[in-house]
Amino acid sequence: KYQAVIFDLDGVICSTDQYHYQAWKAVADELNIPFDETVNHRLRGVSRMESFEIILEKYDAEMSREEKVSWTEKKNTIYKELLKNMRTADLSEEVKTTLDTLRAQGLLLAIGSSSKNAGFILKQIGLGDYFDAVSDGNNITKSKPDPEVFLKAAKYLGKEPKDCLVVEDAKAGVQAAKAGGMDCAAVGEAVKCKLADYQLSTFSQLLEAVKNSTKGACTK
Ligand code: G16
Ligand code: MG
Repeated sequence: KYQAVIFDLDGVICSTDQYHYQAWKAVADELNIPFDETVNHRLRGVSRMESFEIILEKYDAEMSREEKVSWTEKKNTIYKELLKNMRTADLSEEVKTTLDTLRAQGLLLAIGSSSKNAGFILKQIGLGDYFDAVSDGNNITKSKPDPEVFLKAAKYLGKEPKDCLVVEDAKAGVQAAKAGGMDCAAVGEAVKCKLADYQLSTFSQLLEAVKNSTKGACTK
């Protein structure tokens, strides 16, 4: 039986994908770098600087470290402005009810996100004080697929990795969970990742995974 569930934020609890896309697109356009949804897809769960390095694969010239920092700061300024559009309505009923049910069952709930904006996003969607612990891009030195963010979340909760279930939408996140010795439930895109212990087609199927702990695809 699991004692805690650690949730990735972007793509699991809420969707910020469009905002990341718009902000990176503005930067890429200014640098004349081709950027589309396919490239954007590769940025899921990856840190800000690593995301920029992926975008720069199609940039012909050299760029100094200082310039890279400045462009990523610019992206973040645009992104943060867009995040102000997020509302409590951006948290789905299904996600909220599932979280409340897990909590009522006595499980501890945490966030394990690569984002440095996790705190702000949680506040925007009305979950500012909801989680028992938040481990995010501000307290890690290595980003997913390194397990650090999830190991810290487990530590903050006072739980062993083996007693935690991670919920992820990105391959890098599934790899991070497994590398940390945790079970992982995949949603969305990540269900294709064989490494995951559960494949969820809806968020609420998480209740089934937690209850039965029978690994594999969860079906209604
Ligand atoms: C999220 C997103 C990534 C983003 C990263 C860093 O991770 O999925 O696309 O690059 O955070 O975000 P920021 O620039 O806000 O620090 P996660 O782990 O919540 O899916
Ligand atoms: Mg994610």
